[in-house]
Amino acid sequence: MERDWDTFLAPYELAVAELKIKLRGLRKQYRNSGEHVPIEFVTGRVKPVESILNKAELRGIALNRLEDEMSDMAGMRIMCQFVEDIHLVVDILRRRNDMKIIQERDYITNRKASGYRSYHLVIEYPVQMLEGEKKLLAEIQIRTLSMNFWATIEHSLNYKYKGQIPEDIDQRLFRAAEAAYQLDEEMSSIRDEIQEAQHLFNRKEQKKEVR
Ligand code: 0O2
Repeated sequence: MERDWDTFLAPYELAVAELKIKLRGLRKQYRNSGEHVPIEFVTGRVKPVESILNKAELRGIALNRLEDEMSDMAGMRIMCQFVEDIHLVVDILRRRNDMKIIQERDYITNRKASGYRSYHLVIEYPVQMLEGEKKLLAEIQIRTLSMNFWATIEHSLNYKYKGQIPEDIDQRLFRAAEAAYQLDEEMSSIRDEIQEAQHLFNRKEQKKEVR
């Protein structure tokens, strides 16, 4: 029987919408507190049906096992300025009681062979449906702006070359990943200076808003 994808993905749509509000709310609370804001921006998406089917085939996941075995049908991304912010955000999420972290993958310490870096959490998240509560899996990827820049470009190249990026481009990409990592390290080394400047700048902007 043909699967009704809209019905199947409805709880995932709801989870992504709720998580966007909650994680953006977290950023807003930091902004209002005057403390350093560890979150730059948040995005979220439900995996398109075509990508679900491709990944299922690639990983040998039976379609009746998707809910348990494909943890990123609901996917969130949190972008941070500094690597230190990533760890702060993970700590904040660990303490929340509206989600349960069931897996952590640290691709920052252990970068992937492609050069990919990011911190992944798989969470169990409850949504309220007409039939009652449904607990589903969602993935939260937390990365710096430079990790995101690299991953977005590599993702498009992978799409263009259908996963077979030519060797010379692949090598350049790998070097670019290392350069992105060095950029993060340099920024971290002058983090106090940057944060102080941003604090002064934000205060100036807030004064303008009041006037
Ligand atoms: P999309 O298009 O981003 O939605 P496994 O590898 O079997 O342990 P899985 O589910 O692949 O399990 O988990 P993993 O590798 O922790 O995370 C998968 C997601 O991380 C990917 O989703 C990407 O979003 C991102 N990712 C992982 N590796 C890379 C990489 O080398 N480059 C880029 N650009 N992103 C990566 P999908 O399913 O690929 O799709």
